[in-house]
Amino acid sequence: MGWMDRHDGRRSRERDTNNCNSKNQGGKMKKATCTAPVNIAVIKYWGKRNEELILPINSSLSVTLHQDQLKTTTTVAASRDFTEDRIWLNGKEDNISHPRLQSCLREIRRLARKRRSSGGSREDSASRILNDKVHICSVNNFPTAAGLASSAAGYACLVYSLAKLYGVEGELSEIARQGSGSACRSMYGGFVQWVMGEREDGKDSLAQLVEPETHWPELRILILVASAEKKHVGSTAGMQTSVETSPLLKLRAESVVPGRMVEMIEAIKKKDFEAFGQLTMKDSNQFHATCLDTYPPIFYLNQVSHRIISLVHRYNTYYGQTKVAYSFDAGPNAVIFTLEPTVNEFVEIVKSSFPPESNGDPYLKGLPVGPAPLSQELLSAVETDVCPGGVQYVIVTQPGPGPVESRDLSLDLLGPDGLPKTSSA
Ligand code: 2P0
Repeated sequence: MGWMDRHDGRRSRERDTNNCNSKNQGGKMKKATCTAPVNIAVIKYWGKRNEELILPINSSLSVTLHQDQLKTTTTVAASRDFTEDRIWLNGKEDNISHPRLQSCLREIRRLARKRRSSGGSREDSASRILNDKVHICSVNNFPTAAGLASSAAGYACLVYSLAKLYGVEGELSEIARQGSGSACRSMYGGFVQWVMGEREDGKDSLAQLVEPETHWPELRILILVASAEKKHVGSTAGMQTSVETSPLLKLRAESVVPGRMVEMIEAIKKKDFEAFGQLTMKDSNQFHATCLDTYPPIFYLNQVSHRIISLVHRYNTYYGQTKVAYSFDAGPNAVIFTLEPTVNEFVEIVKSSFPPESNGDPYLKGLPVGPAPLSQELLSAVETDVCPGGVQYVIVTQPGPGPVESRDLSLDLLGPDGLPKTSSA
């Protein structure tokens, strides 16, 4: 499945596989390979005031996750020998005419032309390729349909890679936003706000760095994968129905989020986990309340999600402070925020509440987790019914950097013929 959430009109992959002839091997092809991160919102974006430009009804704020655990890799290539723009997502050719993809391509090419004209008659390799067709190949190292914000990493990576290809710099978050709203926040590392803006043309609806990933080194993020199945209602359609039918969403956007943005930025700057965690949970809960207030209602949380919410509150109550916080997006997976000293014990609690079913896959992925003895007192304070297999696996990660260009040739996804290296494409 691709991050464009659309698979109609896919071209036959047998067609013109030879359209990139050997001339490409003579060095006429220009390429760029980049990686980009996933982000998790702690103040949620839900609802647009302009569908086409993707302008939100409220500002939002997210934490960028480390690319060592979760990332999209994209190679873009331009060559005068390519006969049309083409895209491959996770090993399969997809539809290049998707309107959001076309918006990103058009806007990057517009910036590149602007740069060329403002640079006088200077001809460089980036401007020479402006009229060439492009081939785009993109892969995620995590399951696309598991609700792990694949469209954010996907579009951020596409826009960043195209910008490198064309030698374009400047305000790229405005372009990534037009691919997918949450993608604009993946253009920076660390803690990022998407300022909603006021203008009708969206020029002031941009992502801004709040603090870099180095700001809060103890912060850890655990992703509890409750279901790897594709979600039932996609975010784009879901939020549209919410805007049309939920009075709570209107109240939230106008009266709740502005104050929360200020409080959240302050909590992050002060590294105040108590305030950060409480706001994160309250905002996730309010987002899901607006889903329930949507008509017909949208349910993203399942039984496992509800059990995780109870577990977190029992754990925090036991300690008399907010040691862990949950957040849920448009799916049942839990994202847990905590600080490094709490990771081992909380993972042990999760394991004892949702014991792994032995299907051979590792239960823990990502940063190393050590053993932690659990006292009987703690166990009886937090445990509800044991739910085997309720959590399939846990990814342990931390805040990380924004998109980067890769110099590692082994990451290049397109071969010398301009086609995906993997045979499945
Ligand atoms: C967020 N989500 O702030 C919220 C929280 C899901 C729940 O951004 O239509 O895929 O492409 O702009 O960005 C998911 O929405 O929607 C999302 P589009 P997107 O992370």
